[in-house]
Amino acid sequence: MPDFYFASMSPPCRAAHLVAKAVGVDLNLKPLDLSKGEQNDPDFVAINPQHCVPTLVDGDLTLWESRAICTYLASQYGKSDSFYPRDPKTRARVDRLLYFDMGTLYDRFGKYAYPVLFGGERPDPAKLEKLHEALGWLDDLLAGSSWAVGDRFTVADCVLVASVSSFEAGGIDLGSYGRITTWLEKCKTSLPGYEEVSAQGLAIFGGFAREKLSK
Ligand SMILES: N[C@@H](CCC(=O)N[C@@H](CS)C(=O)NCC(=O)O)C(=O)O
Repeated sequence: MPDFYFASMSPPCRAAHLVAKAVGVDLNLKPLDLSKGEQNDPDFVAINPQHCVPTLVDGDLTLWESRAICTYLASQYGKSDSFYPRDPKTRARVDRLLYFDMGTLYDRFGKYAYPVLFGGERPDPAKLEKLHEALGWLDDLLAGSSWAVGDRFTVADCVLVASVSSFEAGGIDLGSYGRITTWLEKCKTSLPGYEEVSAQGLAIFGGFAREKLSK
């Protein structure tokens, strides 16, 4: 059973955990408390010198970067190729969303929220606007299919919902994105293990982020 080092509050950890639930692979859960700096313990740094979560250890493979973990779990343990489709064009559409999430959507959220949450700055409306621009693109990308790519859920849904649910928990107004809100509700009710994986971390994140970001 793969070891999975994680923190429930972390969106990339929830994304990888959701993929594990979707493909039905059991993980040996190893929670780290980032607020106590447990990621810097020498034993963990020996496993992942970059000291970040999620980190997966599966036999002789030690892997970090959540989206790589997601596609690995889907490829290695998926009973069909539906979670990470082999068809090159369908896979390209899934990959586009994984890169979009990392390089644009979550990146813009991080640039907006992290200086406020961890640096004591006031929320910057220009950075919020950039996040809303990315949300508008996601809303457009969701046109014409019931899941992020096509009519079955893929690793892209697990990755995107980990981000978007964190935005929601942090009080970002999603009300003007009809497709995103419909898709988000579907993820919440249909993705295997969604509540188990997400509820605690989102509650903790929302508890401290919502108020700070609303000022
Ligand atoms: N791009 C990475 C980001 C990983 C990351 O920054 N994780 C944070 C938690 S969300 C972390 O481990 N922070 C503690 C540290 O870097 O020391 C991924 O998607 O896995």
